[in-house]
Amino acid sequence: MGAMPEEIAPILEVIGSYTQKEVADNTYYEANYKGVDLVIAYSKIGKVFSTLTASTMIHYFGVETMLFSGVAGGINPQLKIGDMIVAKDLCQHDLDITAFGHPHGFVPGGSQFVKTDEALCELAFDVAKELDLALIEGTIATGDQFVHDTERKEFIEKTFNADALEMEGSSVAVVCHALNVPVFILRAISDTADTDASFSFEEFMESSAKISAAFIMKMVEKLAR
Ligand code: 4EH
Repeated sequence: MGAMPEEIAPILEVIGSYTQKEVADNTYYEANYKGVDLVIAYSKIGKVFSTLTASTMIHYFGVETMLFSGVAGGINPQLKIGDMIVAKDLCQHDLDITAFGHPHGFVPGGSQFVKTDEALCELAFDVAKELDLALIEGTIATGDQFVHDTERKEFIEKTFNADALEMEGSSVAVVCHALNVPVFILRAISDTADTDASFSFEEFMESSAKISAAFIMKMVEKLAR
């Protein structure tokens, strides 16, 4: 799964042939790749659309493993443009009922952080080692905002100790956690979420999306065996 067309285009290109199905106002691509049944879609941007797509993939298509591929804004200074981060856990940085004494990102019945699947993270580090690629594991913060100012970025860094930020991962992880589907969220950095983020994003989103997608396909190959 991705959020933008550019995030799944490299995957569709590798797969080559697939069938298309329209469900819940979105297009889903089905294919068999090296013996694995795949369902591929981009959700459109943000938590609401990504929730809908993740739910549809699981409930309508019967997806048993969720792999998300895309780009992110970097917070951790170790993360440079094109570097990859695997989410160990995720939070919603724009969910705020602090007025009632709750921590940022928390609502009753939920949790401030949602974890991803440990076995899939381990598989990612196996793949990274085999290909001699650098991979960082960390916390990803999600919100319905393209972050492009230092103040907001610092708030997210301080409040959640987040390493990267984006607009879909946490909602996908919440859906998968609730429905007992193992989830893996991979992002390659396209910008650093500060004042020049929109320019950096436009320049690097496509190349970073390709880096993430290529890695996800290596994981699919590994899952196939
Ligand atoms: O799906 C959205 C895209 C930006 S919005 C979240 N994605 C990219 C990750 C991301 C991100 N999210 C929040 C990369 N950098 C980010 C940042 N803040 N700084 C978009 C982009 N282009 C056209 C339309 N919308």
